[in-house]
Amino acid sequence: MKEGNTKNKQRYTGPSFSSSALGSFVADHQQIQKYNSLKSSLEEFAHQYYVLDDPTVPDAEYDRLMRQLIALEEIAPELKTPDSPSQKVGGKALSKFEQVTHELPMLSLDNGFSADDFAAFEQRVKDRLILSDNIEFACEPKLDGLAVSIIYEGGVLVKAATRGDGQVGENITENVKTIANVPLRLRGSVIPEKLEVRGEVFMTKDGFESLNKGQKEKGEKVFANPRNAAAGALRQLDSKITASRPLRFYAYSAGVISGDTIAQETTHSERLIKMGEMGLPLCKESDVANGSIEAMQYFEKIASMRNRLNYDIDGVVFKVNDLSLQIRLGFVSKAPRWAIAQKFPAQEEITVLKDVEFQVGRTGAITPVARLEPVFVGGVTVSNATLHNQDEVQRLGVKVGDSVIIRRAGDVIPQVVSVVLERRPDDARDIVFPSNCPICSSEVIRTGEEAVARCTGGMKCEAQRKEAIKHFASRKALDIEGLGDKLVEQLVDQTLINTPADLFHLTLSQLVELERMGKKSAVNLLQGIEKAKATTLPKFLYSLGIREVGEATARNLAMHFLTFESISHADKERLIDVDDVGEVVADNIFKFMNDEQNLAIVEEMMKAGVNWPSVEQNISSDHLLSGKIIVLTGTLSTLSRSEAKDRLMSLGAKVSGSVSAKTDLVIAGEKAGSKLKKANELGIEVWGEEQLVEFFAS
Ligand code: JCF
Repeated sequence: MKEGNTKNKQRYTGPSFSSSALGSFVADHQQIQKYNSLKSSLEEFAHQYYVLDDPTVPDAEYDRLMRQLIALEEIAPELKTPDSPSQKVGGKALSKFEQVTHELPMLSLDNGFSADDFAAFEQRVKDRLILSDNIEFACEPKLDGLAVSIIYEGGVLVKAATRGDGQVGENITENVKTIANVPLRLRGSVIPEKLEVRGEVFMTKDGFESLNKGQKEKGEKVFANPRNAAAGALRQLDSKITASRPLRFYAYSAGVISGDTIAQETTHSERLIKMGEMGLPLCKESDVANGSIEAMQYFEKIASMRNRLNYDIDGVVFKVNDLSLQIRLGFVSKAPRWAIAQKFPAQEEITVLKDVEFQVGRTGAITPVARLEPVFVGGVTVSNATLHNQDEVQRLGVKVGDSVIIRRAGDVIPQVVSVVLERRPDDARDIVFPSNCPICSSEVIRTGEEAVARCTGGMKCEAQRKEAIKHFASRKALDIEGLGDKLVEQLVDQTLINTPADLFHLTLSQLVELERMGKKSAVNLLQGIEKAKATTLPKFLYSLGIREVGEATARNLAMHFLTFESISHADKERLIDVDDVGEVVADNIFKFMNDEQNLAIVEEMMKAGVNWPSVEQNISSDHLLSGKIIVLTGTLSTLSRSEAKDRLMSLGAKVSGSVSAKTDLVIAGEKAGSKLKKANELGIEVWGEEQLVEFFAS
């Protein structure tokens, strides 16, 4: 169930409903029953998929039921209730957000930055409670998203608001209703008359990557990080846009609870469990720690998992678990005394921007790179950071000489976050974008809406040539063993090669002349080049480095057109027919394939012996694995995961990353974990590595 999965709601495929001659339709008993059963099935499937992370029906089935529900609501609007699953697709656009005053203020948390800070927090708690025993803490990762309040009355979601200033927020009910894992109706038999659920709305890292990929493809704005993307998605007046964005929600506490069935729980962690039973999504990493030693162990554990989590976090939240102790502790100004947000070590630091250099990328994109006074941040010394493009430089308002705040999150490239204007020196100077390429002096242009400026030199530009050749030789492309980035630079600098095709004419005597190149390495390199000639059409297409044609697009092109010839002759309309290819990419491919220089290079490569098996031969539709959805998990020992993937795909299989009811086969290597478990639970066929290897050999 991906985002925006019900966009085809006009194409109703379910049973048809009669309407009276007057056109007004009143649903009969049977249809009401049908409607209710659709509703509960959809609720159940969404719960299994998004909350339990354990789907039981294929996406297509969910979509089909959703279309039936929407169609029924169109004919018989009186059936539609405020908790209808159809609201997951968004509704009418608003002209503005109304203000909402929170019944109970939404507090912030005190921050702790060191073990000492945490110890001081614990001591304050103990002193105030006149306790010397260990304190039990509820622990959870601190999500880097946006706090929201969601109100359920009689179990139905009636209102949702942003935190705002803690007192007054904005009514974002329509948007929150579209968030995939937010239930529109609570489950279970004991539901408070009114329940205010508080939690964090965020975007998964995966979701963020694919959103940005799509934005780029459409030539639209890309987001700087998942938090910004989540904030942008929540701010949409048109909830249909919000619905198309991969937002998620985790509940972390209750605000107002009222009615006959007031919660009986005595601890925060029990309360969360109850909320989970009502169908609310919770962070799976939450835990309870007895005393500060366990609390600090939890902190270290989460810190070490940080990069592996599919959402950004900036610390850990500890709460005194006992609710009666929370009440005794109370609040100071805007934060509770019973909680602390223990932050990870600074990922932001301040330093000085010494200079800006302009790098030229493979596609000519000119990237301003900040040269910084080296600074230790997030565990490493940083002396360069990207400034992305001219718009970003303008947005930051940064000048050379400025003090800037640098952020390094996880393993991402360091970013310049902001400028400390108070520290701007008198001699700070503007960052001037070159109008000519710093490498080849060709004109630099910015076309249309594009944020990036590009060198127009193409293969005449040495920087672009180098990058193109590096890409051509890289692992996912032709995978030329022994040809690293440094060697490519050397070969281009010595003018031994100008284009990727020239690699195939290198000779032993040329290579041994190179600095730091022995005879053995030279022979190995020539062998590597020879071996790389036998490739596949998808890899070859990818290796050409056409703008925005990544591995997946290259594969789709190959599958669609089958031969290089037909791709090179295709017009834009036909290119757009390919999965994943939109206007922009089609244009890039078309331009590439109609450039004489490019075609000459391709021809030279083929003459030199670059070859691939014909695509038709490989994908016989009657092959055993053709069209099958296969998941690889665990470690394989005789072949790499990507080799296995390539071979399976060449047999027409689809290789997927996650096990669901749609999966046909799971290949489980050493140390296969949760995916294997899930496959067994779902009764999906599982092969070991040996079986796979035997199959390939047969
Ligand atoms: O994950 C969070 N960002 C987060 C924020 C988690 C919590 O348990 C919070 C919070 C803000 C306030 N709890 C409170 C009381």
